[in-house]
Amino acid sequence: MAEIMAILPIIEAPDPRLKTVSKPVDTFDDQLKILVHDMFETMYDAHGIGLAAIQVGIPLRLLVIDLQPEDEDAEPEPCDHDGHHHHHQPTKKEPRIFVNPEILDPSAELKTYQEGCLSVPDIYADVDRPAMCRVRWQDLDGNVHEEQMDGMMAVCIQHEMDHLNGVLFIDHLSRLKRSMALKKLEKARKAA
Ligand code: GNR
Ligand code: NI
Repeated sequence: MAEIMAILPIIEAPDPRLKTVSKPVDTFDDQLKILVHDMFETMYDAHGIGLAAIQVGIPLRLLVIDLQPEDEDAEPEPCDHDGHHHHHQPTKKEPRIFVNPEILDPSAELKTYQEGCLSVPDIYADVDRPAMCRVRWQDLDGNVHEEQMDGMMAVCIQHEMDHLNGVLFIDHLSRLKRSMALKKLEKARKAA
């Protein structure tokens, strides 16, 4: 069977669809697998590290993450910064799929990270979130998993979980900073 790729259009703020509270996935069928495949194609094409289904207009509690988004087919870049000629290993893909994810016992300790979002292009701002959390989710067969997340994974999954609840990272900013971000976005759109 030929592999059919679909890069889907990514919805951008202030599109009201991004405020949707997405519905649980209750059917673990081939259509779900195709959607997940298309979400990965879309995320890699956009050079993102995560993508929630609502960002491509599908209001389901489903998200994908790959913290190593470099193309594994990419040619290793030669470099000779220390006089020797060697090659960087191309980064391996680490695709992860989270169906109906839930966040359990977020840490009291917070961590600040400068976030961006494919639905809020070219805007970056510091957001405070719990540094660690447990996540429970289902895979494409409906099996339940649970894992403790920290570091970039904790940042990313909480950012993506927000999308499932209709929340963008700019909603964590002060009203002034949020309106500045939205104005900048509007201006960039007019210029394009
Ligand atoms: O690609 C993305 N990078 C990113 C950087 C810091 C914090 C969160 C993210 S997620 C973002 C992709 C995206 O918009 N997912 O919803
Ligand atoms: Ni996002």
